[in-house]
Amino acid sequence: MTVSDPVVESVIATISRSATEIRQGLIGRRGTVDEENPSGETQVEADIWADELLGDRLAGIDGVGQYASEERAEVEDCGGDPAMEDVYAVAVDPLDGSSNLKSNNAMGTIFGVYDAALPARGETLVAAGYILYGPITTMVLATEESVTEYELTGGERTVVDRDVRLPDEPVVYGFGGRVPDWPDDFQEYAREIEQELKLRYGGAMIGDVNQVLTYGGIFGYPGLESRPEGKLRLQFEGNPIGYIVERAGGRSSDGNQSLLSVDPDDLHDRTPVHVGNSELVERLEDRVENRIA
Ligand code: P6P
Repeated sequence: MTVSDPVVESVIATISRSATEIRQGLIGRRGTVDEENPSGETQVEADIWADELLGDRLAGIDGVGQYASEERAEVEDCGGDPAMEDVYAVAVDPLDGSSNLKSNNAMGTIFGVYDAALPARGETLVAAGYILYGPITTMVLATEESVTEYELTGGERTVVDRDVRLPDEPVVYGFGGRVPDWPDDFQEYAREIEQELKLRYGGAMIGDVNQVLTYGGIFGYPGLESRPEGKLRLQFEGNPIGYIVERAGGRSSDGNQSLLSVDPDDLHDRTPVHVGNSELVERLEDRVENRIA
């Protein structure tokens, strides 16, 4: 099943066809390098390699006016203004959760196709998705029309669910960071949730969000005492995942409002991220003070 807009379809096809190659290329690239990404995090060899592979391919698509990555300080101008008709900006987290390579656990590639120059509000997304490198390689893709799950093999994508919806009854939860670093009001909220749901936290957002989309529940990385803005990046993680979960019938929040409504100041802005069943997200917004408003 393809997407109607030819530029957006070309972006999605490029990323999904690269997934098998990326998965294979993780082998032998598990070591860290003496470099940091723009967020000050140590990079893994595979981070840099996957970013170069995807950046070269995506920047070469007619209609992609900008490419930006969690691994690059600046937006790359690809020769078009995303404010113009049929020109888009593509933001990518090439290997989300690459620290899981060391322990050989799930990780993913996240992408957002924005109809605006970066940094942009999530409301300007026209498509967003992720590749999950789990026991099998899958892609979840959200557009204005639907949320679809595909299995990816050898460059081809096969629909396995053409209407991904968050289950009504929540089952799982996962919260990032360390409990002592959570504000007291978030600790109280988390204690309530842990009485109601089953803990599923794997340390890579994509694996954890896929659990929430599959079973229902909530994934969050709250603002911390040490860092009120939290850890996750708005352009590359919060917006795409917020778009996907909202299109699947759930809610997203920075603790105060939908992630898609947050006005970015900088390309690498961090934000608290909460996504999942609406009642759980609404309860969080009622119980937890937003310290970044
Ligand atoms: P922590 C991976 O580094 C990541 O950006 C997300 O994929 C993940 O949800 C989070 O950080 C994990 O952070 O502090 O729990 O290791």
